[in-house]
Amino acid sequence: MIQTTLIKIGGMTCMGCVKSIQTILDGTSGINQVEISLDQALATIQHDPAIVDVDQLKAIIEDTGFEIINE
Ligand SMILES: [Cu+2]
Repeated sequence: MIQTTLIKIGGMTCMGCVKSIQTILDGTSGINQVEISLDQALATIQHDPAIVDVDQLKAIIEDTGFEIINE
């Protein structure tokens, strides 16, 4: 079942940052759709949590060099 997860991301300064996160997530299996807003510092990710769960999404973003903002 597909789930939509919102993740706040710190450290994105330009569309290049957005593109690098987008590219990595797009290439990850279990992720159906990714939208990233630079203005809102927010990623909206549609994924199958049985394949890639929220903690794994956060780890992938951190490994790309950005930080997760927990609210
Ligand atoms: Cu950038």
